[in-house]
Order: sequence, then structure tokens, then C-alpha cells
Amino acid sequence: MEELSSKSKVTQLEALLSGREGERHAVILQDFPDPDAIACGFAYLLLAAERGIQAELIYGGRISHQENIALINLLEIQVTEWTTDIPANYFQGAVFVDNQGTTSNLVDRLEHAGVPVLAVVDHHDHQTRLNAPLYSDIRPVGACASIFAHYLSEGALPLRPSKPEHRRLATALMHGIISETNSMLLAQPFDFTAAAFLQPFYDIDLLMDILHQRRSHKVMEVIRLALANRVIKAGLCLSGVGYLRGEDRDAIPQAADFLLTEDTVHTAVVYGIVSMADGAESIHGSLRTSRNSLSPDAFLKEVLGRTEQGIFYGGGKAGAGGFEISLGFLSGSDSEELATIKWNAFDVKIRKKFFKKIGMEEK
Ligand SMILES: [Mn+2]
Repeated sequence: MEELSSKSKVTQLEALLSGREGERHAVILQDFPDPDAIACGFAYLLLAAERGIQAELIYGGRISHQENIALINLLEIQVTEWTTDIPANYFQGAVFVDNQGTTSNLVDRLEHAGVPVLAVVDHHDHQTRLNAPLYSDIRPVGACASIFAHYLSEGALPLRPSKPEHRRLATALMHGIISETNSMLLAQPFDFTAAAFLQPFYDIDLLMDILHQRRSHKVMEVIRLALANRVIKAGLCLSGVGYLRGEDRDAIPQAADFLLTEDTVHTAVVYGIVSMADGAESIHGSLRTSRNSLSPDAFLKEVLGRTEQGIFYGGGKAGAGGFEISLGFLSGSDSEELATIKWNAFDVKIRKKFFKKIGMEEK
């Protein structure tokens, strides 16, 4: 079944969507949506609209990166942070793009509301969180946006350069591919053909505007901390950056990208304790690697293991991965002293786990 051509995939997707006029679908982005996810969500929204289906892009966390905010504003994409329960019968189906439910805190709420999983389109390694989606297209390609670009190229939605929303869609998908493949350095032939298809349709000025967003002061500060706190052993660079607010969470992957540029480093992991507005805290980490032989997904799963519910703390795709460890009962600190003790405990624990895995135990 894995060998199905993308042509038959797009036919299956069209079959799934036919006869669903009037429905409303939830398009689930990961809790910290990135340009790849946002572009995929937008693509699904237009594919669905063509068939009389309304789609809403929703996520359970926050959008924090300047580039993402610029993307949403400049491309006029509506993305909603969903903070409450999901009312029964509001959505007739859920569609997961660029994730398989393991990085969304909306899954429990969707299940509670009885919303069926219609489709999963992703490029991360296969995860088992979601029950029997009707349609699933999971391919280990550079960007999930490339998969949607292929759907378009195969006629799921004939693009017309004269249509502003089609130009915005092509721009969003191209931006998703660029940002997800480290400016095409990690792109595969599949991603290049997707980019070639999009080229006549995207708006180059708009793309430049989105790409040239500058880093905020806070991100620079986190990068400085990541540099100061880094420990490198056998090419693995680990750095804990302490406490961050939810809206600054995206500084973590940016710092990991930066630490990976050091010549002695093949893999960089940056982590910190992120506190959300409701007081809940969790450790968020990002991994970046330039080593082909290292699978971020397998590596993070082996190093960090899983929760009591059996859900892995981390996962990933080629070149990149992430993890989240909820602090639960340990969330919040009454004093600076307690905050410091808590941070030190987690910092040491995480470093030990990673270095032990590569046989470089810390004293
Ligand atoms: Mn992606």
C-alpha cells in the first residue's frame, strides 16, 4: 500500500471530499504552527472551498515566530488558537496537516466531541496517536507543503495566476518548502519538482517580504544564552536556555539552527522551560542535525522515552526533531530559589540522558 503513486493518492483525496458539501472541517496544525503547516492548512482550505466545504485552521498553542506572524498577515490566512472545548457537531471532520496528532493538544478535545479523523497528510515519521483516519498520506519528503503542491499539480485545484488567492497559496507553499528544507539544502527531488510547479504562480515580492523578517530582541537573547550555556561532546551540542514565555517558544528552534552552524557540531539540541499564560509549564526542546545517519525521531524516542500514557515525549523527521515534557504538578514556582532548583534538576537530567545515549557520560 505504501507504494501507491501520488496520482492515486490525489484521486483518493478527491473521493474523500466528494459529497461533503456543506460540511465544516477542522484543520489541525501543531500547537506551535510553522510555515510548512500553515501553508498546508491554507491549501486544504482552498481545496475544500472548491468543493463547498468550509475549513477552519485551528491550533492549540501559540504562534510565536515573527516570520510566521508576517506570513499569516501578509498572506491573509486566518488561523485561530482554539482555547475552549470543541462543541459537539460543530465540525464534521478533522484533518491533520504536517502532524499526526502527537504535537497537538486538541486531539483529546476532538475525540471528546466525537469528531472523526478524515485525513492525515504529513512528512514526519509514522506516529500511532490517531485512530484509523479515512485518508492518510505520510511520506518522508522535505516539506509537507510539497505534498500539497503535488496535489495541486495533479489537478486537485487548478491554479490560475490571475486569482489573488491562488497566488497567495503558491507563495505560502513555496515559503513552507523553503523554510522547511533549510533553503532547499535538505530538499529532495520531490520538493524541487513541487517548487518548480509553484514557480509561475507565487509572488516573489511577497515571498521576499516574508523571508526577510528580522529576529526579535528576545530571540537574540535566547540565542546568546544558548551559546553561553552550550556543552559539546563528540559533536553533540546541548544547551539549556532556562525559562521562556509561550510567545517566545519559537526562539528554541532558531537557537538550535544557530548552534548547528558551529564547525565541530553535527547535532544541536536546545531546550527550555516554557510557561504558558495559564501557568502550565513544560520543557520544550528542538533538535537539529546535519548527520544523515542520525534519525531525530528514533534518537529522541530512545533518549527520552514515553509518558505514563505511552506517548513519546519527542519525535521528528529527517534533520530535525522536537520534544515536549509537561511538568504537571511541578508547574509554577513560588520563589526564584525554587525556580532555579527546578531548572537545574531538569537541565542536569536532560544532559545526562543525551550524553549517556552517545556514550559520553557526564561526571
Ligand atoms: Mn513540516
